[in-house]
Amino acid sequence: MARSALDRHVEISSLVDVSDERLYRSVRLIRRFEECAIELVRAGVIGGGIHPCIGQEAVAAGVCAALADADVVLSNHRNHGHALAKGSDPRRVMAELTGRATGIAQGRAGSLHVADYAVGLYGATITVGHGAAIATGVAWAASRAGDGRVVASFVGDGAMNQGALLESLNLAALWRVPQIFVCENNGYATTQATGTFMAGSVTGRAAAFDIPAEQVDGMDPRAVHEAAARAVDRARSGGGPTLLDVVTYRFDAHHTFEHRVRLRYREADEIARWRERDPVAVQGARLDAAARERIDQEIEELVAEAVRFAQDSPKPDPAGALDHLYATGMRPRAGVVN
Ligand SMILES: Cc1ncc(C[n+]2csc(CCOP(=O)(O)OP(=O)(O)O)c2C)c(N)n1
Ligand SMILES: [Mg+2]
Repeated sequence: MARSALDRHVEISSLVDVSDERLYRSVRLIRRFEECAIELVRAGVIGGGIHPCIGQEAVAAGVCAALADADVVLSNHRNHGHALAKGSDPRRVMAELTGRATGIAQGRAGSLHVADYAVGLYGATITVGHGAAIATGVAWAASRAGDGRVVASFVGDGAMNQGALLESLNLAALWRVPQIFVCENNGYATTQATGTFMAGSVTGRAAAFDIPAEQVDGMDPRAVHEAAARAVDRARSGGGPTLLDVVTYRFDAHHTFEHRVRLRYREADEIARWRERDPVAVQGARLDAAARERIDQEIEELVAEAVRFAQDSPKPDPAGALDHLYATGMRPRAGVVN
């Protein structure tokens, strides 16, 4: 690869000024990265499958573009977009998905548990809704330290019924912590439509705790970015948490397992209707053809290099399988434990 494609990824990921090109680049990278990852699942190079976020790219791109480098993200099972949009190196994310020692978590986390402290990605919690609770703790620590950091937690609409999520809303409001609750409202939890499991609404849950909430067009990266920027401003200036109900849709499976077992829970015309508002096309239409072509080419190089890098990387040494499982160097305080 021209090394400059990676350099540009790093450089653009930390720009403060958010241009249409940057947002397009971000959604396009997530799309192409995941399309290639799905191919690697089919080829057996990625074991166990992935939860693709294809169709939902605008959420990760818009929110992360509103965050500063030092800000923190807590993610969930559908996390590749969050990692890439926050600035993780695509080569090391792909290496993580393929279980290589060069991955962002040294190949020990795989697709489900990505974490990359270097870019403020404090982990992905697959116990649905629980990442928000960790995020409230991080946001509380940030407000006590007065370090100005903001924490964004991404959850799905299915997570909005989880006790831990509701407890987080309560404490985040009570302590006025700098947290943005981002609900990626894609209309389904696995195969169940939201209307069959949710009483009330996503924004109604925020209202119960006096948390300002906004419903956002999740197919438009610019609209997501603008709403997220308002929430970041509020959080950073001491105004406390915000909830964004980002209405979006996943074009692909809940999990790549679905590619082998056809689960009939959505009609083809519903998917086709949402595809008309493909976030990559929505954002791409804001660029002239030459800029779009240049970025597409750069992304192709970046993703091809990520696949090559991952496949050329070694697997972790089995001898170190127990490393990192427990904290080391901690001693019980005298008098607490004998
Ligand atoms: C507490 C808990 N219950 C159930 C599951 C199994 N599970 C994994 S993903 C998922 C659906 C979550 O739906 P949503 O929060 O809307 O996110 P989406 O998959 O739509 O992005 C479920 C039920 C889990 N991981 N954790
Ligand atoms: Mg959902």
